[in-house]
Amino acid sequence: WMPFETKKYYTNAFIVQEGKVLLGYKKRGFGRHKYNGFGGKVEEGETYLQAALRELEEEAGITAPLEHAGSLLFLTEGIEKAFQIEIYRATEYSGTISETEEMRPEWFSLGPADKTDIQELPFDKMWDTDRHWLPLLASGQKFVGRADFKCSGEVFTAHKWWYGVP
Ligand code: 6OG
Repeated sequence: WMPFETKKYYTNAFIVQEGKVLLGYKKRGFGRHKYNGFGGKVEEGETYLQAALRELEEEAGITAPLEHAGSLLFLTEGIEKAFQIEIYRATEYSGTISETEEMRPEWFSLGPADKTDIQELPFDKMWDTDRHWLPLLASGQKFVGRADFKCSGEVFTAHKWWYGVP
């Protein structure tokens, strides 16, 4: 158990289509040089969904009928701020996927890599916790998860748990 005083609210959105998932390579800011869904901070007066749609448009140039897919809570030892991230997904989108100053969008294969020209998921360049819930996201199974991070030097380790919810 770790106490936290305040929460910060974030969104993350993924397009899942034809056995592929759209990820963005983050070029700057928090989590740079990692692949992630498209998302960011929920601003004052916005709902989670509004924030998720805004960030998807800002970072990938598209809009999509996003549906809520899961909820994550991250705590870090010594930091009194908890991160709550609401995850969204869609199986279609409109607009033209475009690279932005912040993100470079790329499709990755969710299935066996043999049948496509698309790369497999870049787990070595993603947040370490993503591998636990991405299969749930891909299959459309809703999920919740929590990770308690310990930070020593540059290395984050985590106790984590996740499960699908009906
Ligand atoms: P900006 O700073 O760009 O928003 N984020 C995480 N995503 C994953 N998968 N795992 C984490 O921790 C994360 N911590 C933060 C939320 C930051 C973006 O990074 C996401 C936002 O989409 C293990 O505004």
